[in-house]
Amino acid sequence: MKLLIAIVQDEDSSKLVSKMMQQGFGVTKLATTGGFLKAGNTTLLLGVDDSRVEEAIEVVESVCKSRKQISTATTTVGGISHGEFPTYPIEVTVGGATVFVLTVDQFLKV
Ligand code: 2BA
Repeated sequence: MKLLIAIVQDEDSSKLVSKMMQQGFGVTKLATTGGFLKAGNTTLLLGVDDSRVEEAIEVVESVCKSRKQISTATTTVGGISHGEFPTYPIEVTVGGATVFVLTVDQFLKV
C-alpha cells in the first residue's frame, strides 16, 4: 500500500474528493496553508493499493488545473526580509497538484 499526500487548490478539492470517493478511494481532507503564498490550500490523504496508484494520480491530474495567481513578495537585504521594505506583486503559477507517494509499512484499523 502507498500513502498519497496530494496538496491541491481549495477550488478543486470538493470535486476531487467526490471523484475519488466515486472511484472507491478512501480520502481524508485537511485544511492547510501554503508556506509561500500563506493562503489556504487543501491536503488530501489517500491510502491506495499499489495497483491503483497510477489511477489515483490520473484522477488528480484530471481535476486539478494550474492557474496564474498574483501574490506579493517583500524586498530583502542579504536574504533577510524586513517589514519596512516595500512589497511588490509577482505572478506565480499554482496547481494542478503537488503529490507525494509514500510507502506504507502497516495499515491498521483497530
Ligand atoms: P505555497 O507554498 O503557498 O506555494 C504556492 C505556489 O507558489 C507554488 O505552487 C509555486 O508555484 C509558487 N512558489 C512557491 N515557492 C516559491 C518561491 N520561492 N518563489 C516563487 N514561487 C514560488 P506549487 O509548487 O504547485 O505548490 C503548491 C503548494 O504545495 C504550496 O503552496 C505548498 O503548500 C505545497 N508544496 C509545494 N512543494 C512542497 C514541498 N516540497 N513540500 C511541502 N509542501 C509543498
